[in-house]
Amino acid sequence: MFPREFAWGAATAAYQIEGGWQADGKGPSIWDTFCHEKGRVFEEHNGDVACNSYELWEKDLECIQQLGLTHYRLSISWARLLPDGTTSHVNQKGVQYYNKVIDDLLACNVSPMVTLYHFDLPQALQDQGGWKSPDIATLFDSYAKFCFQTFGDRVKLWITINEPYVCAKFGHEDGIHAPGSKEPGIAAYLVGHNMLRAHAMAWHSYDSFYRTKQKGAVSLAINSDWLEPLHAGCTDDIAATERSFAFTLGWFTWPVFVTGDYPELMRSAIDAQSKKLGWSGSSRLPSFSKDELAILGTADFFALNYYTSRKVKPGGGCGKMCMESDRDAGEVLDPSWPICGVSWLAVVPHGLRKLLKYIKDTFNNPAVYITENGFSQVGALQIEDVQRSGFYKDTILEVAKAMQEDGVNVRGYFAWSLLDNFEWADGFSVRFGLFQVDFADAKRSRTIYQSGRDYAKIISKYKCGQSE
Ligand code: GBH
Repeated sequence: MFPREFAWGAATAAYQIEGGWQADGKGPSIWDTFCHEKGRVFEEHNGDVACNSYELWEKDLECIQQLGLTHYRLSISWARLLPDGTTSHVNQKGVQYYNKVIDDLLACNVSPMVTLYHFDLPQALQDQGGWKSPDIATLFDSYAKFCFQTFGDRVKLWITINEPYVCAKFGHEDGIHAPGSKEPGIAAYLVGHNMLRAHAMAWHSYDSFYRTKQKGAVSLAINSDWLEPLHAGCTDDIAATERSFAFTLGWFTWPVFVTGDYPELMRSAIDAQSKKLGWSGSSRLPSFSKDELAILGTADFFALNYYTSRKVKPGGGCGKMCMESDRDAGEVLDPSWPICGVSWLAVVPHGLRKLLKYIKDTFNNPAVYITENGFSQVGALQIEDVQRSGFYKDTILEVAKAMQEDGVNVRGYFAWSLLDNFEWADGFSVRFGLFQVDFADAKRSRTIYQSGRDYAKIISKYKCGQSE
């Protein structure tokens, strides 16, 4: 059912697992700052130690081997490598750490997929305006070039930015992620814009200076739910679904994969709302300047983070200026979809198949990596996590159907996550791991869940390109 070269992976992110927040010359990131402020994160949890992967990397490697993964997706902590965010000072201990991780993986026949940015901006750059400042694109590009130069001889799959949607909206509209700013209807569009510019610059750098020699591939990871109209035949619901897609998936994919610019539907909705509210400034959704490097075509594959699905109808605005009002689309759950751990995660494996087909049709049949997909547990933790096992089995079956029946070019699947870890605003209360981590134990001992065992079985069954 799966080709021999299919990537079977699991994913993590630096801030969620590493700890060592001040170790060996690492600079602070916006998540260090955010967590150390009162009232930001569930029970004031923070990632100071997390899974302590900075010290316990070899334990993670054992987990990776126990699962039989062919690929491991990790992220680099920008501030561990470049404490003030710039290449004027390189932290050699940070370089050593990631060199060891990459070398150990390759020695075990596991290919790394490396994300450059998974929510953790160096605080020093936040102090200069962060993602709202246009200068961030050049700074990101320098950091990216440093990583390509240093690790690109061995890393062949790169993700520049993970989920620009979440960074922009959660970090700058809702303020529930770092840096915690709330400027509804304005800042998120600017941040998203600078993230796209940063991504495109880094892709062009790779293309011009590294691709010929290193022969790797670069993309950005897009999070998207599968969306469908609340009532299948209802015109208003269909239009709301299209708007909702435009404001989430479309926001970051139209520029890169389709037109080089934002979805027309998104711009017209924002401009209409601005007019209605008597906004006198320029368009809240910036434009790409002609002098800049092209945004279109700056992805070598499609990287998708899929978790859940929604039904859509019009409405759901905030009554004033905000993204929700611009989008004018409310998202609801179908009562037949089970909710597992967290309230947002309705279990809809078949939504992934539909989304994959939509991606094939909309973006001209790109190579797709599912760079995240997972299921959380809350509260009392059972090693026998049968529900999660079922979730992975069902989801992987849907991926197989997408490939075989719909002809989607899926190249790999990464479970989120290798380990229970720091789940952002939910702290350690929400657990996505294939391995349980005992956060009360100084050794942060890792124990495989039943779902981990079952995922390992699936991998070993398909790894050799055999079908049953
Ligand atoms: C991923 O984002 C992240 O890349 C990863 O770091 C994280 O650990 C993982 O998800 C699990 O959450 O406003 O409370 O209804 C997934 C995309 C989009 C998931 C927004 C949560 C709504 C949360 N996210 N979504 S809520």
